[in-house]
Amino acid sequence: FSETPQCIALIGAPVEVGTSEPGALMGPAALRTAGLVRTLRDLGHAVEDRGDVAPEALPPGATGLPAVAAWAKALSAEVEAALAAGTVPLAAGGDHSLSLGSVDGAMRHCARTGQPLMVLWLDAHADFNTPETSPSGNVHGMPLAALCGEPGFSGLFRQPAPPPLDPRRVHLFGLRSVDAGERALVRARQVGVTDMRAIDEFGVVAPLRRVLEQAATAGAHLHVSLDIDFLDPSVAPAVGTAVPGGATFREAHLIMEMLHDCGLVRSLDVVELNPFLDERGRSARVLVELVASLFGRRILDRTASPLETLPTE
Ligand code: 6HN
Ligand code: MN
Ligand code: MN
Ligand code: MN
Repeated sequence: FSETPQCIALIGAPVEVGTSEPGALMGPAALRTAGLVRTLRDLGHAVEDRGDVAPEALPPGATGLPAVAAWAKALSAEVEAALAAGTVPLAAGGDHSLSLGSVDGAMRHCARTGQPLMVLWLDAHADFNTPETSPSGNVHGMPLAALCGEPGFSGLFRQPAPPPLDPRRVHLFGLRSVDAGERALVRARQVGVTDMRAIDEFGVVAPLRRVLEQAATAGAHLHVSLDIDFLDPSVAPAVGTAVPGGATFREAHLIMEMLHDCGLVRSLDVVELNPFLDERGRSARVLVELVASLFGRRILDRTASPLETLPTE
């Protein structure tokens, strides 16, 4: 994003049919309560809160893929419309299966504009299971496999479906928990990966710069999907699938600042916040802080891009 004000469309997606841990449906409400809209407006942006999406025909008690499909179709239409209107859609979840809808909406927009789509997936998990490889059967562990055209997901997307997402244009960042079946798929499909080992060795800056340079060179629409479990559970405890050894607040914050400065982010998901597991709203507030940094909040104005300058000795 540039320094100029953005039009942001907040789209609540209280989805929890993709997980077995109840509570994520309260995520959009918690993010609003933590001041998401006010914070973005204070930065000078125009924020339109479009309320929560509702799936059109969700049979009562529907679970698994059919239920996820209904949510995905509704959210996809909202995101596509927001992009067509020139706004930045911010999908607030809800479990990570909602990205089936938000990324599908971005894919449709990009298919129309001819812009390539790149996806930065900030997550402890790869979310690249198929119904066949999934150890849990939970759809929130599968959205990337479905978006990248793996088999086993028929009926999930609006028809006609756009061509699948190119897995080489997906980058997993913060990875530290991968199931055996998805491990093989991530490698075979050449998904981009910066795992926690790489972050321990190189920090977040060098690996992220590479991703952003790839996006800039391609002239890409960058979609960012922020799963709260990217953060260490000590920073953001409101998570159903906690994995130790995640990003610190400062690492996540720096990533958000770099994403702002690169000016390529066109759509965003904030997912997997489970307020039922939170400690006095702490995790929701951390997410609002991070979103604020992605939309341009900074400590002081900088005279040069941090991508170009290094501190001198
Ligand atoms: N998420 N890999 C595990 C599974 O059940 O497939 C966990 C997935 C977690 C998904 O955090 O978005
Ligand atoms: Mn556009
Ligand atoms: Mn996830
Ligand atoms: Mn995750």
